[in-house]
Amino acid sequence: MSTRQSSDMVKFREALKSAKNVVILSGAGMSAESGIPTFRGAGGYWRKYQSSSLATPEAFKSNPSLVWEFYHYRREVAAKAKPNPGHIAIAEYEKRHASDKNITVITQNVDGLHAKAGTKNLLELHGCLYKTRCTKCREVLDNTDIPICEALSNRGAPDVNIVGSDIPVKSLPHCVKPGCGGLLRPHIVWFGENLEKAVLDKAVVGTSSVVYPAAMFAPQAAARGSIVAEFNLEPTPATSDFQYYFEGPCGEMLPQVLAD
Ligand code: BJW
Ligand code: ZN
Repeated sequence: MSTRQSSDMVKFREALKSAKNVVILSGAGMSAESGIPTFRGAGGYWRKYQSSSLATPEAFKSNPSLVWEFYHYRREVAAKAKPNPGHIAIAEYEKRHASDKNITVITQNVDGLHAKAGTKNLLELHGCLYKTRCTKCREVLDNTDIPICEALSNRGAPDVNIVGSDIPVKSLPHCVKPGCGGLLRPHIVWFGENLEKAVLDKAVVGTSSVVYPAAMFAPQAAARGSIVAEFNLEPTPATSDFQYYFEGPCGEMLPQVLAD
């Protein structure tokens, strides 16, 4: 850890007060207190699969039924989840400073909880559980239907003893655009796929900083001289790059830091 690193909240709040441009980059830890499992903790499994082995274009190609069951389960869990005090502190901070700061929230999360909390200037870097993309015409549409198609009703249970998945491809969600009819997929950035470019400046909440390219945004901002604060339960590979590090649950830390 750098010798210049601080966890002085009063000092950080002063720096935040004078900041004109604030970027908040969040990861799975942001939603942990809302009951959404993180990726690299014990919760990163569904059935016997590590989430990262299903979040790939190859997995979808070889077994779209299994991948749709996984996402159906995740859509159900996230639909029931409520934003926690951390999400709410960010949304209220954005609202309070609408006229005196440029605030951008960049999230790696696909659960929609920042939007549910009321955050407006939001970039969902890895996509969203409630958007679909047609594999043929590429049209992206909002879709909050649960289940998203009849064949997925009562599917997706996370029980490790359930093996395989056998929904015929024709019964999975399909594009309704006249003349298309392509298979729909979740509008989510899977491993090996490209994501939108984003510029990052200020705060980092609840990400392990191991998944690229998001993992390099905050270290790059710090290297360019931006003040960067990290909020996490434990240090990450990027912690020593940052001027501030606050250890603790973000649902408790953010309401204090973003109080004014
Ligand atoms: C709390 C807390 C509380 C808990 N309060 N804190 C350069 C180097 C090496 C590899 C690569 C590289 N560039 C690209 C790669 C490959 C790959 C990658 O990064 N792999 C790494 C695993 C090494 N990246 C990609 O493939 C990306 N694409 C890309 O770069 O395209 C160009 C390319 C094309 C072709 C080939 C190669 C490159 C795309 C990555 C998209 C990742 N998408 C996922 C899946 C989404 C699907 C889904 O949700 O279903 O997004 S992966 C998964 O990880 C998910 C997350 O958004 C993302 C980040 O995870 P996050 O949010 O950091 O969560 P955790 O669980 O890791 O950490 C939680 C943290 O919270 C922990 O630190 C806890 O301590 C903390 N915490 N409770 C505060 N209450
Ligand atoms: Zn289509």
